[in-house]
Amino acid sequence: MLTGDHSNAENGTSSSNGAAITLERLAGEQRTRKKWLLIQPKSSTSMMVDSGSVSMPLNLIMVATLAGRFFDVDFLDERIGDTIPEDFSGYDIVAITSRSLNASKTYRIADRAKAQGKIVLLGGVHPTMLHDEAGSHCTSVVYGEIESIWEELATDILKGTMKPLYKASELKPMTTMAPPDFSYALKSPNVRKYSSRIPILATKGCPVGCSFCTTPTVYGKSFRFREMDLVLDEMRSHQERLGKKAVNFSFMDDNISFRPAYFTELLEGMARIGVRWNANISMNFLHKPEVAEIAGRSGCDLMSIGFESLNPDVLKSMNKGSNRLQNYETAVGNLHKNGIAIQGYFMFGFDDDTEKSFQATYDFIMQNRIEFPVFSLVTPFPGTPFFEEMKPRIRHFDWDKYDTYHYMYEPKKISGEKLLDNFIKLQSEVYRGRAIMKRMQGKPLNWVWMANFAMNRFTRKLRPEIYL
Ligand code: B12
Ligand code: SF4
Repeated sequence: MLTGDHSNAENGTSSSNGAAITLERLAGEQRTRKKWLLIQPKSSTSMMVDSGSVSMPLNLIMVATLAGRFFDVDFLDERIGDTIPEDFSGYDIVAITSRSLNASKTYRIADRAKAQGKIVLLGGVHPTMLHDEAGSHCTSVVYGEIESIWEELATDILKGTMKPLYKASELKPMTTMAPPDFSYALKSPNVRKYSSRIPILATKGCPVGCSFCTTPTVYGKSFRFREMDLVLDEMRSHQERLGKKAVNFSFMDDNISFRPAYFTELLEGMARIGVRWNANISMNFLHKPEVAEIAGRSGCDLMSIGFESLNPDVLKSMNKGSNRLQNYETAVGNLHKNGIAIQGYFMFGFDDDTEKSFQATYDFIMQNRIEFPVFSLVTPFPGTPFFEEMKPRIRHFDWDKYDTYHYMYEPKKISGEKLLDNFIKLQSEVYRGRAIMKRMQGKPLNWVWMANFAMNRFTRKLRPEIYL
């Protein structure tokens, strides 16, 4: 049986045991429990990103799971319609999670809470990558995962000695991490607006290190994984809660298939307990028919694959070794043979993109009947090497536009105008009624059909201005 990554476990364990004992003692000495308000803000982007059903926020659920042991916790998710109060007087700590696309909204809420004298904590990928900027809106920024710095943070909150930045000196093994307590998200009156797919995490990090990705900075280049029984136990607890076997899970992992042996053993485990699942997956070894076969047998109904581009020059410039054009069709064919639908991600706006990139993508999608194609514009995210490289060419630094649907810089081989015209044309053609029928005929009548119809309506409204 493969077990979780125990690197640094021994050193980490003895020092964190001492910290945990101090924390328990301090918490026991508190006369009243301090009260936290956790907030997931809705972004102000005009695109479809935060609309429809959204996934339960595993990041804040993890924060709530830890905080709930020593503090009272309220949990608000603005994306499902929870209202963020103007007045924070009922709380001691206001803690907000942020990506770039909701950073402006996050800062407005944080400024208000700070003006009211609250301890304000900011965490998530954007505050991590830009901790100086985020630090000016809060009491403390939590860099990266809360699990690895929790004892120090909670101890300082109890003592009232906050530091501006909490950054763990080393990342804890995943095996030591508490299982997420979903009750915080499930008790919202708006819970029905959450997707029925339950977020779950088996691994963290990715050693590949692509220059446009935030993961190498946030999680380092290590690859950690949880003991497989812990993952399966978490799945079983949801099966019991919901009273059925066929519960849908959505893996939040960056690169779940990075260690093939772990991945295939996990698939066999899931096949035994009868769940359904989907995940982001890299192309690494999908061209091997046996992987798709176990995936289908283990309940996978959808795989999200970053094809990124059909232009070989673009793929070369991205340095994404896992994407080999010659494997694309085989990978798709293997998945389809096993009843697995494909959500395919395609990006445009690279310096090597030309009008031909669009035609090649259209042909690939139609010929291979990709069920749910998703198109985005290349976005250099703050804090990444790609952002630093492109900074002089970036058109705006308005974080609301960092949703991968805005035109960020002029590529070298195609004008901005042509890029956007082709981008819209491709989406409209792929989601035209007849094209949907061609791609989807004979496929199970499920939410993927609904997503196609929603995209058909959405793509009719597309105009170049909305991307500016
Ligand atoms: C799974 C995933 C998705 C899923 C589910 C997202 C969800 N439910 O939230 C889907 C497919 C829906 C998705 C959509 C998008 N995603 Co996404 N996604 C991810 C991915 C791979 C994992 C996120 C995750 O859930 N991890 C597991 C949780 C437990 O870890 P965590 O988020 O890091 O949270 C920990 C810490 O950050 C910290 N923490 C977080 N918040 C807080 C708050 C406080 C107060 C504290 C103390 C600590 C703390 O503790 C947490 C627990 O350990 C990340 C890459 C990554 N590794 O971050 C990209 C990532 C977050 N996505 C990204 C993007 C761009 C998007 C989209 C815009 C893409 C698109 N055009 O549709 C949308 C935006 C959706 C939205 N409204 O936010 C970018 C964001 C870059 C940025 N700077 O903002 C990332 C970083 C990938 C990248 N390109 O580098 N995404
Ligand atoms: S392979 Fe994926 S997760 Fe890993 S660094 Fe590259 S983009 Fe990020």
